[in-house]
Amino acid sequence: MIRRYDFGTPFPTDSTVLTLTPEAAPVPHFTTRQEGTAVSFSLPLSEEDMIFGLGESVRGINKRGHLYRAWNSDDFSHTENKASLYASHNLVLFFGPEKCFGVYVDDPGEVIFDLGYTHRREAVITSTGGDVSLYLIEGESMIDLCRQFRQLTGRSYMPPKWALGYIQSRWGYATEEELRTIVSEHRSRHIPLDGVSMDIDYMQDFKDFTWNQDNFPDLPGLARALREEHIRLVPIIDAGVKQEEGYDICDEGVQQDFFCKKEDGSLFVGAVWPGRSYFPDFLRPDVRQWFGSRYHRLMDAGIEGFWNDMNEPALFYSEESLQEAYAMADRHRGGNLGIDETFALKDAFVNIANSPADYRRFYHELDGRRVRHDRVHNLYGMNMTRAAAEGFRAYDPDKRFLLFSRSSYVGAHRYGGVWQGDNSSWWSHLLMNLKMMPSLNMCGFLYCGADLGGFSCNTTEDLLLRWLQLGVFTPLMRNHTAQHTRNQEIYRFDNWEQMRDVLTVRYALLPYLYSELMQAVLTDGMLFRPLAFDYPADATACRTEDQVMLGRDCMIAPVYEQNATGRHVYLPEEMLLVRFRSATDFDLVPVPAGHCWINLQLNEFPLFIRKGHVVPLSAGGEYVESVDWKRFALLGWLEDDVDVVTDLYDDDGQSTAVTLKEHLTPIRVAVSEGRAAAEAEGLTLDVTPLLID
Ligand code: MIG
Repeated sequence: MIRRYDFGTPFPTDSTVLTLTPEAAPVPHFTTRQEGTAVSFSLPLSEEDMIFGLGESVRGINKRGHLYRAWNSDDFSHTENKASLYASHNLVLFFGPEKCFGVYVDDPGEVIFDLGYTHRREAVITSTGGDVSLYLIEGESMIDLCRQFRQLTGRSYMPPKWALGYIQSRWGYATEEELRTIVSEHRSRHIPLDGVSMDIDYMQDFKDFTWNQDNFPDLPGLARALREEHIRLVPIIDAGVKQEEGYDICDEGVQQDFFCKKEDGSLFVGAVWPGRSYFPDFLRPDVRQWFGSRYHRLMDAGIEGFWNDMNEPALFYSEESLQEAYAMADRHRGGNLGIDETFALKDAFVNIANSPADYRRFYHELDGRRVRHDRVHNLYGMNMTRAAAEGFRAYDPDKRFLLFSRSSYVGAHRYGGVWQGDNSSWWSHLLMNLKMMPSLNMCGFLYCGADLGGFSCNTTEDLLLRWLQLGVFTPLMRNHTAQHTRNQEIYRFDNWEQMRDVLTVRYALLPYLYSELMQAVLTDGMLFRPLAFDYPADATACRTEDQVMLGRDCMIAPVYEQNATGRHVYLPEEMLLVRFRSATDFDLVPVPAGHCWINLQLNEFPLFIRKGHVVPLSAGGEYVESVDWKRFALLGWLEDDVDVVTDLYDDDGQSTAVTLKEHLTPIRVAVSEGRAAAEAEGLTLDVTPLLID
């Protein structure tokens, strides 16, 4: 059951699809306090209580013990002390001996989640502005709460099938020739590949919806040629629009009054990659309609997927903050700086980016009402994503397009996926990638993943290999890295064959992964879950954070430590270990419940399948369209004389109007006297790998 409580004048965020009538306070379970404009909700915690949710954020799956701040931030240093990343997913779930409820804090301004940080035995959630709709979700389990939350906020985005293929990316790819080389280097080595993303350097002077004519003299021709090789190009679009007379997007926005303005009515100017830029007021439907329709230019050139960046929005500086910094420098020029002045001078420049003052300098317009940006800051990225998604729908309502965004808010999960932003080539960030997956899923973001290999810093061949072994299971599987870092394409490394072999497993599992993803979408479920959600009565499972449940049948436990040749795994029940080296080279080991050590050489990674479940493994392929979706070997460990039924979902991979019912094929495995026989309409199934006891 979900109940809504309103405080102040909540801003209509469109994050929910159900409209609930607000109830009269008090909010059950919580103590509500008003202090100035702020309103806070506090709750006592018992020693055993755990806290889940908050989607994209640092630290553990259990969020207890840290302070988080909903404030979408372009921060490329995802260290443990950070309170905010690029997104605000204000869902918090409380789980303990006497707790099974959650709150969704619908306030697009700053919200502080003190989850046992100030006092270990207390959670305090504070809306700084005090205009908030609080949704209290009660139910019988964590999975139930997440399902109700999805019903409140809407069905998750459905990617096209090809978007589950491997995508190669790098900040710096700048020419047609370079992209063609990347493709041919993969193809000639039989490294699977479905897409290459194009970062800001494909544009003309970083101008949205343009491409550099010297480097891409015939983009439609290139897109067509690559498409014949089953490769899609995935260009980036940034939020800021270059201020330049004669640039049509800028001119249109200025003429039609589509950009954010300052208090005095003049246009707000902030700098991003193109230099001084304007910021479309994405909160307005007419602006979304306009900006969304501009994607059509690239779609006309054959593009079927995009990533939206810099939409927190990131600001390198504003006209005003730059003047203030110069003024301070002028004041200190020639002086003998004391320590305070020295640091103030340094900070004036270092802290110039994304400054709180700048986020107070501009306004949005809604139904003739002006809203200062900082009050609705966290909605900006979501509405850029929405603009794109609505533009896609206008272009072809029957077709799915790939879209993922850096910044988001609850509700954005209906329009696209997310990637986890600028991580680093650190082992700890491989683990963070894993931990963020279930949290993002709780909040509706099913199509997601991190920059495999790491964005900042130089990767190493063992880190990339281990990270790909995790990426096998994340819907968005993209290798991406920053400008000036070491080359990170698979074929650059001595162990490229091992990496290729890892990708063969992804492609062999594609029908299963796609089926589980789509079933999660269509049933308001989750692809990734903490063990605590599936085994709430198992205290050890509840505290396990470096393994996660995948789909209905599996658990994953990647290696995330340098030079490790194995890892500890906790099994809440008996499972079949599939120790993969490639799609055709793996061991099957039945493992009892409890603690165990699993040997995993550098080129080996595990998939655990729950006893009594089956997972179909295809022959794979070098691109999604080449995968045979009709012929499978079945993996599983089954009990004798117990039949098993599972469902495989499949569709054409691109239609938007799909239902579960018409696309599920039941797979029946009959087991008796130590032998299995399987049948499913239209599928050819090989039962030889099944273990039976
Ligand atoms: O300020 O477009 O997160 O993936 O490569 C950096 C360049 C801007 C940030 C994105 C990253 C991308 C980069 N962008």
